[in-house]
Order: sequence, then structure tokens, then C-alpha cells
Amino acid sequence: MLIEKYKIDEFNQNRLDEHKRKFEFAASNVPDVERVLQKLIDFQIAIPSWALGTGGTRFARFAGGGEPRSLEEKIEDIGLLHTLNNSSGAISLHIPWDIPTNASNIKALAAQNGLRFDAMNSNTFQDQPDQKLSYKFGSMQHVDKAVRQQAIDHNIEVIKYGVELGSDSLTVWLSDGSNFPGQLNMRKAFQNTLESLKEVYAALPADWKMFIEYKAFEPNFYSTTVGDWGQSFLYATKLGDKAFTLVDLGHHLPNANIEQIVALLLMEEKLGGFHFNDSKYGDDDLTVGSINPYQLFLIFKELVEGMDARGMNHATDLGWMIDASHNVKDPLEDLLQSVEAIMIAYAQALLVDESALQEAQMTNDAVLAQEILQQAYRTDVRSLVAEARLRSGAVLEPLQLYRSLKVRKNLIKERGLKTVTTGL
Ligand code: RM4
Ligand code: MN
Ligand code: MN
Repeated sequence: MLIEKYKIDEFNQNRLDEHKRKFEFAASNVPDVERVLQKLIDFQIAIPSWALGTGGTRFARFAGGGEPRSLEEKIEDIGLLHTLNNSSGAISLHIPWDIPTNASNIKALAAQNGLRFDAMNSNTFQDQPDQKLSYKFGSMQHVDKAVRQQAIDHNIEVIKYGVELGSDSLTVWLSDGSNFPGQLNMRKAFQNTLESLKEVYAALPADWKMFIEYKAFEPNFYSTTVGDWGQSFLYATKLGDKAFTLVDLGHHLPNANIEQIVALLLMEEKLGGFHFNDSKYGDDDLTVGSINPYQLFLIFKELVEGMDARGMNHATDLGWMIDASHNVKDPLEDLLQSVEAIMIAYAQALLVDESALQEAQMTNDAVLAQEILQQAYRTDVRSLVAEARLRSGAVLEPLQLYRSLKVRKNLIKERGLKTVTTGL
């Protein structure tokens, strides 16, 4: 479904006076508002191809309607989001869920929708119907060299698809680990995994990056072979300059201080990518900002400060992606909410008075330090984010326009009520 430009203009026009009032008030409190706006306009968050359909749990999946039936329709869905918010200009593919039958057609379609190809994702956590050997007991860690080789070959194939599409990074998330004490020699599992990753690393094109994603537990419940940032950092360091750690917000043990992890990884030049979601218990994959928006702000504050300390480009030097699942919401509405939450947290982080904060830190003034952080966090930046959208030709209130145009109803009419999308 395409949204015509005049519909956006008409919608914005009707809300313009109210928006201007709010924006002018907000802007009057931001000394360098133009700089902030430009950063918001530039910031893009990739949407994963597997987040466009309804997700499920191991108990059930309650399908929605009008879900994309093909890679082409997934691209169209993300194009729609990007038309609405101008902040989702990239798609992240998962192979084999999204094997392009004709790469140049897919590339052209993405370009038409204003999208580029973000990191490619490999999948050695499921067995495919035509697969020779099973990943039941792991992939890159496996005791059998033939299974490891199959996982290596798959990752190299994923790189090849990525090269055809113009992607420049590979994300490796391994579900490898063990369910019971004694099942696995943890040192050998690490070494096998490292050897396997080295072979994939050797196949990376010169300008590519490799992201090693960690996860504390699930699907394995006793040990995970890339279980935390320390382990990921170890692999990335041993592999070389093109290997980085990827932080998925839902992949930590409860109460982990993710902002500190991010600060240190940035300091060591080993933070490569980011998966946004929110959670209360584990890898819940809930809408970004729905549970703990203050934590999201604190993480962004470290990201901004750490990137600025190294003179990095916020928009392009790290891989930003949403990694969420939608069990009860319309996936597209959920993604609009997630992008909005990310932009809000980013805007608030840009408002932190960094020099005042550093002074408070140097005088051990914990009270003032908290005041400075919360001054930024409690600022209503929604009109700044909306102004950035307005200036880039997108919609003041994306979710409201999505609803008033009855997009989901149209997609159901177009694609049918009982559609199944590839993914989890
Ligand atoms: C995992 C992890 C990966 C994603 C899969 C689908 O939990 O977050 O990033 O590729 O889910
Ligand atoms: Mn992830
Ligand atoms: Mn996950």
C-alpha cells in the first residue's frame, strides 16, 4: 500500500498550528536546537524482516492479518513505515527466511522505498527441511567438525547474498550452549566456536564488519557459548579489527547495567551494533520503551557521550536495529511506537548538559549529577522529534495517520486474512 504525498501534507496541515506552538516552546529551551534537529533527521533505525509478522511463544501464535507473504512485501511494509516517520530507512534480512530470488530486483525495490540493506543475519539455530546435519547440539561449537563446517558454509553464503544486495555487515547470533551441567566441555566449545568464526571472518569482504551477538540464556538453559559481553568481546578481540560486539537489550541477566557495558565497549572500540527492544523478565522482545524508558535514556546518554568522545558519526558508525516481536499488537503499529521511543530517548540524550555533568562528577556532586540527567529525561521532546519528521517530509503523528488511513484493513484486503510470514 502506498501513501500519497498529498495525504501526508493534508494531515500535517491540520495539525500544524498545534505542533508549532509545542515546538516553539520546546525549542526555546534548547540552545542548539538546529544541531539536535539535524541529528534526529539523520538517525535511521533498521527494521528486521522477521518483525513484520505476528510472533508467537512456544505455546501459541495468534496470527494477525495482511502479513507480508514475501520478501517484496516485507520491503513494502518497511517502506511504508519509512514514509510515515523517515527514520526507518534500512532493512535487516535473515537467511534462509529471506533468500532473494533476484537480487537486482530486490535491490531496486528497496531503493524505490528509500531503504538500504543493514546487517545480514545467519541462522544456525533451526534445522531447515533440506539440511543434512542437525544443529540440535549446537552449530559452531559442535563436537563434529562436519556440523561446524555446515554452519561456516552457511555464514559464508549469507555474506554472498549480502554482497549482492549492498549490505556491509554480518550479525552472528548463535544459540549454541548446553542444557545440563556436564553436557559440554565449555573450553572446547569456545575453541570450536572461535575456530569456526575465524573461517567466516576470513571470508568477509574488506569493507565488511562482523557483529557477534551475545545472549545470557535461551534456548539453552545451562550454558551459552556466547553468553555475555565478555565472551563476545573475547571472540571479537581474537578475530580482529572487523569484528565487534553486538548488544541486544533483551539478552542480559536481570538488572544488568547495560549502560556501563556500552560505555566500556565503546571505549575499547568494540561496540558494533545494537538491537533495541524492552523486557521485564528475559528476552521478552517487547516494544522499545514500553517497560523501562529511563534505562533506554541512560543507555543513549552513554552512547552519545562515548561516540562523541571518539568523534564518531551517530547515524552511521554503529548498526542500529529494532529486534522485537509482536504477539498482541499490529506489528507495524508496534514498530512505529518503537522507533518513536528510540528517537525520544536519543533526543533526550542529546539534551544532556555534558560539560555541567562532568563538572558535577569532578566535584563528586551526586545530587547535581542526578538533576542534570533528569532535567534532560523529563523534558518533553516529542515536538522536536515531530519537527524533525516534518522537515524531512514525513508525518507529524505517524501512528495516527496509519490508523486514520486504515492501513491494516487495506493490507488484509490486498493480502488476505490468513497470511503467513517467514520468521519466528
Ligand atoms: C535472537 C537474537 C537474534 C535474532 C533472532 C531471531 O534472540 O536476538 O538477533 O536473529 O532472535
Ligand atoms: Mn537480537
Ligand atoms: Mn533476542
